[in-house]
Amino acid sequence: MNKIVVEGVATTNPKLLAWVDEIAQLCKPARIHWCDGSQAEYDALCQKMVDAGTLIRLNEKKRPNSFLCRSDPADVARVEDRTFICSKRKSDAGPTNNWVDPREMKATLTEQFNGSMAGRTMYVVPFSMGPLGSHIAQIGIEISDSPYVVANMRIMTRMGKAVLDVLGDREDFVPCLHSVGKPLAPGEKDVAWPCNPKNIYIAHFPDDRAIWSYGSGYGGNALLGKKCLALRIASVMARDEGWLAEHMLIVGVETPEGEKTYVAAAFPSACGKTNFAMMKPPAGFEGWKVWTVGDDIAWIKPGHDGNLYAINPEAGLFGVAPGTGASTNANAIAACRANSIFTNVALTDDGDIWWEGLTDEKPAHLIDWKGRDWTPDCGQLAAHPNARFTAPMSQCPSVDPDWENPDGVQISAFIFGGRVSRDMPLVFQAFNWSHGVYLAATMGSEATAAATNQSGMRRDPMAMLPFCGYNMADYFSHWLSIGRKLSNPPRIFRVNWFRKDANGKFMWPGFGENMRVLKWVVDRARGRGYGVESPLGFMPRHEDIDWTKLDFPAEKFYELMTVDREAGTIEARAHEVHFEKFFDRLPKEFIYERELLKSRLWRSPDVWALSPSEVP
Ligand code: TSX
Ligand code: MN
Repeated sequence: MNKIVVEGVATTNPKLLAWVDEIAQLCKPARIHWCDGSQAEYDALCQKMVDAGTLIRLNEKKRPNSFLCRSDPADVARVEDRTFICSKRKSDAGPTNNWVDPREMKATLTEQFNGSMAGRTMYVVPFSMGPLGSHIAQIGIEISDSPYVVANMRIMTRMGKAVLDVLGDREDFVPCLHSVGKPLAPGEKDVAWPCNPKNIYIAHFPDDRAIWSYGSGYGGNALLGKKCLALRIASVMARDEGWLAEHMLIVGVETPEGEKTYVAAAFPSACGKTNFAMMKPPAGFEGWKVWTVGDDIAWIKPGHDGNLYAINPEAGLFGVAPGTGASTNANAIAACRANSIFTNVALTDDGDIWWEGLTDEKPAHLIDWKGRDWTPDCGQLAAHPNARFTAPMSQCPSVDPDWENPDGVQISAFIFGGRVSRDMPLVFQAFNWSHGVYLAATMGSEATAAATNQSGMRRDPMAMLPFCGYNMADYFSHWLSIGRKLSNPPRIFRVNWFRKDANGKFMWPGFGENMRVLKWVVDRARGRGYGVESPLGFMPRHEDIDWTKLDFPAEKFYELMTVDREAGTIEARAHEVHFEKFFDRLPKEFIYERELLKSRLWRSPDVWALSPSEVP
């Protein structure tokens, strides 16, 4: 082993040194590089990837210090069927996770990792999820043989030597082992995107709080601080320690008078979560501001004052590029104007990037995400649908002044929303905490052609289905017990921007107009505003929403808010099916919440609708 070249060790932490040594013995890299996180290191690493053909440097005038990367076409997304929660007991992973016995998984993976870094550099990447030194933050150490991972981790986390200084000799770091699984034989020429897509394992060991990822270099499979640590492992820590690790954006809503209210929101994929996190208030809301704390993950802790405080554990955006444009999300477009990495987008003739939805007009010629010539009439997508931009959060124009506050921001409301074309109203407020947890646990989006169950919904409780590191029924119970510990729990809301009319047209304009809904949410969370008791929850009347500079008549609004008794009852029945797989672990509250929902529906008219004359 003394043949391995080692650069940049900046710690005396015995546990860390021993672990790095153990992994080096196993993976047998040619070199070990301890990352210091400096700009010089980043620049040198990117240049090395340019020389190797992994990165393309973009036009320095149009997109300073930015790069395009094209992955292997077989390695383009998270792989949920190769993601494992290896708890000691299968029942602790629960019915929604893939489980393998941890001893078996470690034996399998030890064989895979044996020699897996041959001919490559093994990078040691110290990172902090959350502001350095925050009492809510956690330190991870990722060992990876992918320089692409290192560069992305430097944008997505606080990375480098400063993290080792904060860690000192403490043992409570999360070891994150990653290899692309493509060892190089002596003299073998490397490929631009090494990976082993037929042999992917994303394995989590919640009992020893460790992550082993093999075979993929893409996104959440490889940037282990994000989904693996900040959600799957952190959710287990949060269960044990009495806090919440959630798949949520965090925004601060500021009134023209300067009153600021923070809201956290969970949406399943394809609901425009990043757009909501960076929303521009519409005409009529001059002086209002939506500030961005985070767009993907929230770590939320009860404070000594009985309130909840949240941080964004990430330092960057890893956003889906297609569909992001100046009209849908100008803040995201500004955030990736420089110092960014673009993965699987198209390249323009002048050395910039393009993807579907960036501009209304398609360029006449591009190089597509597979490196082929592209023209508007070629019948192919220029960018992969899961193409990404990696950009520093600090470059987002709407970034909240308190986004790096180590104590977090106080959360006043939770919003949960799915994508539902029928029967689900625009917005309503839960009657109380346990009703709100029920609304969150039954959330879902309409299934796309791929996966349909009986009710046509893909249930995604709290948008955590692929990210909860333990039994989801225990997670529901944990949410219920958190509420009992709070003196003034955040109010909980359900929203749906995607209801359609009989002609299949969206009934709600969405995007910036969602500000009107957000204003009512903030009013209610602060104990102001009015809510009518409906079968589903408290609902705003037309006059409870601020319609300044938007023509949205009461009849249209009440159509958007109707509750159909039969559809609602079928939905409640579907909840029962959805929950069946949890058996005895399901909190008893949920059985009563469902029966209460049914009772409210049964005692209501066939079509429950607000109308101006009926409202108190
Ligand atoms: O992100 C979206 N949001 C949230 C924004 C803060 N999208 C984009 C799709 C998700 C990936 C939306 N799409 C939203 C929305 O609120 N609403 C819709 C549906 C919709 C699409 C087009 C129109 C209206 C609604 N166009 C016109 O009304 C002209
Ligand atoms: Mn996400």
